[in-house]
Amino acid sequence: MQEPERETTQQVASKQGARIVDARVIVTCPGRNFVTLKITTSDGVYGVGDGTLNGRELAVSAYLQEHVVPCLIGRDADRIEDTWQYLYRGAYWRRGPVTMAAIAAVDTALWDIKAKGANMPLYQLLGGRGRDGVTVYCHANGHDLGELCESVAQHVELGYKAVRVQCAVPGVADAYGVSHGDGPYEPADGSVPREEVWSTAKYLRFAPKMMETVRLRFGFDLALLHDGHHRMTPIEAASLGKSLEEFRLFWLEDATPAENQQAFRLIRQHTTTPLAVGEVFNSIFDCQQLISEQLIDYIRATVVHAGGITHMRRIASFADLYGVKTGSHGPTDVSPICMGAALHFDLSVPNFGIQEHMPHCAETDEVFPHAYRFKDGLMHPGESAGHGVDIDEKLAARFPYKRMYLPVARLEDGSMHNW
Ligand code: GCO
Ligand code: MG
Repeated sequence: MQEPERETTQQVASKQGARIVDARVIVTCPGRNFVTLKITTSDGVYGVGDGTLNGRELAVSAYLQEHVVPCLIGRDADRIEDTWQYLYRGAYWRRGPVTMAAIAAVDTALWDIKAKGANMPLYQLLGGRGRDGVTVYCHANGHDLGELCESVAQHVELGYKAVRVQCAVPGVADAYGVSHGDGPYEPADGSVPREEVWSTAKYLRFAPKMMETVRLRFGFDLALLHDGHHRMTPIEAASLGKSLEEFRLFWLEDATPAENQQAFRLIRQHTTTPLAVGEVFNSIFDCQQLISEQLIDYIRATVVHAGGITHMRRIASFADLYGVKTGSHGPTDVSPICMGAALHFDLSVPNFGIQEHMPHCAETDEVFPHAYRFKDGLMHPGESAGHGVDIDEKLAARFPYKRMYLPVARLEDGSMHNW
């Protein structure tokens, strides 16, 4: 007897739920650049996903347009896991920030569509609320300690229960996390990369004084965080962690670059200051050793840079086995779409730790109308069906892409360093 001919994926898809009939990439710059993927199904439902990669936006846009969109048309919009695997395995060239941001954009849009189809907020599909709201931390910074304390006070006044503190370092031309003018701090700020000059030795002398000043003024009830932004060697990071122990940080972030995951062993041996890392990670393999050896306390991966909701759930489940909590990256360079999706993830995931929240400017908020809200130190994703964030395409078209770069850093002798 003759075997019946195998159906192609496309044929199977046509017998099932809604098919993807359109997928479009929208690049807009309402204050800063964002890459959005909008997917529409044969039922007329659409979903949106964030694919923004700060300073490399058009690489993701081209990847999506040329290499992903043609494969999406005709696929069953319900098969999120299958589409994820298709794009990940199917690329052959696995991982990497561009690929994973593109996959994240598709994945987030498909979860949005599925939740809209179910007429539920996304967190319900992910298992429902694990908590009342999402604790977020904000950024306080200053050109000196007085200004920093002012900034902390303003954020406490707004209701934040957790604050990241960054300050200009005496004798250092440019510290990370401090604005260059009067406006709010925005990382990508140059039409070519601005060159900053950095001294780790001066920073290490100053950082304990900074934390002491803030603790003396605000006491120990406020959660304090600090970002080392990849600038220390492991032994420098170990010594900073040790010197900050008495100030009981919520975490010390990106103490040293983590391409070499073993580097964190050395830091861990010397200090009980909690460690967070992973905002530049894009896959579970980037944190496999860090998590399984319990070298960190918080994993900073986020929806847009780590393969979407699907892959973030996998990372979180793995981290949960080892007592590592989530602490997703949430600067202005993730779009409100990523922020919305992240909040649904945060609300549902058992080992949630904290979520970063750096508010967007008014133009960005207008281009991306959203259901999420901040109240009394917590964020709430809202009850709209889907992830609750949309894009106003007409308005978006009024803000064309502008090439913008993150700065680069040099040491005082002119050597290139990590920014
Ligand atoms: C953070 C980050 C950011 C990055 C930025 C780079 O902890 O929020 O370190 O501010 O510098 O995301 O694009
Ligand atoms: Mg950081």
